[in-house]
Amino acid sequence: MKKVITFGTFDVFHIGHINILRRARELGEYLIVGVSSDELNFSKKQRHPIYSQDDRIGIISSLRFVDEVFLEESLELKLEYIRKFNIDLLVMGDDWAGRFDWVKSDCDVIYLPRTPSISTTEIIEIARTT
Ligand code: C2G
Repeated sequence: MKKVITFGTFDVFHIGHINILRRARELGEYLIVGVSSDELNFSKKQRHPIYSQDDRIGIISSLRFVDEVFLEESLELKLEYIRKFNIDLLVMGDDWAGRFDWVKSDCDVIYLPRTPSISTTEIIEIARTT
């Protein structure tokens, strides 16, 4: 069975998140998603997610093309997660292109094109100013 992994914050869940998760699942037979912890998100983006990590995990877990979900506590632990879950393929959006090539020792890596014209940051901005 081909196992795929992907990672993300998935805050203020939107169609871009759906698209990457669906395409990731189509590249294999079992999809595991690492949802970034609140703390990890703060260290990456200097702001707290709008949705708590428990709610973000709840949303991702309820998708029919997601088979398993866990909490991603550090960007540097990718290889440990990949080994632990016996992963064949890492899928990320192309905003991360090249950034995780160092796990190619243990699995394949694919960067998929992002869905244009939508992002959590933009949604927050629109909500704030309208
Ligand atoms: N994404 C997308 N199209 C968009 C917006 C997001 O394809 N319009 C993808 C991103 O490329 C990413 C995934 O959706 O692969 C999750 O996006 P974020 O929640 O922004 O994830 P991020 O905070 O970048 O966390 O270890 C890696 C990090 O945890 C990734």
